[in-house]
Amino acid sequence: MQIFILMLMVCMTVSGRVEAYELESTEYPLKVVWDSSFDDELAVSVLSSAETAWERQFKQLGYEIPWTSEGGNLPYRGMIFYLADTGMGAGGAMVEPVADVSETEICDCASVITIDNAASAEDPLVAEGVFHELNHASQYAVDCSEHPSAFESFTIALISSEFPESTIVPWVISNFQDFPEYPLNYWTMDFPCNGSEPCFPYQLGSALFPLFLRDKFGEGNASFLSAIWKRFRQNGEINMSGMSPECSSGNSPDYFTAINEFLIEKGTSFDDAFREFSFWRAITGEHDDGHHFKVGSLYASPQIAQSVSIPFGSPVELILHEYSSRYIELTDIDLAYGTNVTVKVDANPEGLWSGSVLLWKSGEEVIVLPIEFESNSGNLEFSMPSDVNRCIVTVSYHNHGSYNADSMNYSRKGDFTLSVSHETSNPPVDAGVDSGSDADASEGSADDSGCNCKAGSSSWSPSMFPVLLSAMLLFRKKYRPHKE
Ligand SMILES: [Ca+2]
Ligand SMILES: [Ca+2]
Repeated sequence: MQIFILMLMVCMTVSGRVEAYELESTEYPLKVVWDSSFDDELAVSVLSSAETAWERQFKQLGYEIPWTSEGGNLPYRGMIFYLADTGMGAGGAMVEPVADVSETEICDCASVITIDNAASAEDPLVAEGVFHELNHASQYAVDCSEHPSAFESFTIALISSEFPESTIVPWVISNFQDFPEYPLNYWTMDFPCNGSEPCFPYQLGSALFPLFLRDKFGEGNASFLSAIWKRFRQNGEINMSGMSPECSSGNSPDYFTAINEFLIEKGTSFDDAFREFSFWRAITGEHDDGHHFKVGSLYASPQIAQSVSIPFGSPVELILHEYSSRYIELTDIDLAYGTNVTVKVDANPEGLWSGSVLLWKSGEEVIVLPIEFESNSGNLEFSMPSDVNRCIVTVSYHNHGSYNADSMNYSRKGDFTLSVSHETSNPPVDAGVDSGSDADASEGSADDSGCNCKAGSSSWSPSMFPVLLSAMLLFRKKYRPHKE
């Protein structure tokens, strides 16, 4: 870590009372402001972390340099960090948009960052919090009005590679993977987590999607994330008078649309990518094969909705939201070795659906067999290899015909019936579904029969919470997601 020469300035009032301390970087336009000598060491730590983050994000990875502003003055490129009581405790950090940047034609905004002064200078969450919030400030310098899930998911995707020891990353991805039947862009303020439905970490854990994009289309490089974010921008002016920034021209493109435009240039599309993402996210944790996510073994596996045993006599009925997936594990598959297996999906409503059958063999890349859909009816026939040791069926509901991610309308759901059969002349008498149904997505994934999720993965860890609060204050009142 490069430590630059720091300059300490003490501002005095006429009466001689200390009003504020300021510490400025001589290398970058960074400043820390605080009001108690008790926080001197923390200020040095914050500035040092900020210099390191600046070097990495803006000089090496190509992120947009943020704007900041002080006392209503014109925004300038840089950042001001305040040390104060955020109400979150040690590790707490937040970024606040403070002004439109009128000299540019895009909907960008200036911001300031507050680091909770309850932290000690040595707390590793200080460096992570500074890096995290500075990335949000950079995002604001491109699009101050993007979907809230985009901010958090793209920042956590960056944090995952920059802070490989972070305890926050596996925790939030675990919550995302616990609820695959919820929309990719689902946003909730619920906290603490109750384990039966998504909670605040969910949208941070949806970082798994930008991580998929990074690894599939960006050769695993973090600079890919900054390049993608720049495509989210639109022209207009930011109105700061409401509870959160709004762009005069609306948020168009929203991040789903901008990612789709990028993928079309790559010869694919958002929906093709989502279909692939849906099976990538199952090839994780202990089931990682080393051929999909760059570090897939570090990510929790998705909740298994139901386990079904040979000969798959009873159909499975499940419900899920738009842009979500269900995972069904087929067990006792050795009974189907060498036979033809038929997978059928009858789904409602008509719309865009996709699915896959995944076959694991020891030490080999997972075999992915697409379930071909015609409207809402899917079908696949295949011969079960004799050395398969794990079989997962994925079914994804994309949308009912169209989707506006920015509307945050989570009310629409789909349902499907999955039937699996195979050729056999002597079906076992005790065959059939071996676990209870989890047929209502609105009730969450309470059925953990056959679940390969991490036990207790949704439990609240107090030490993780504060730094996660980064953007929630900004979006608390603007967004009122529809949900049933
Ligand atoms: Ca502007
Ligand atoms: Ca946008």
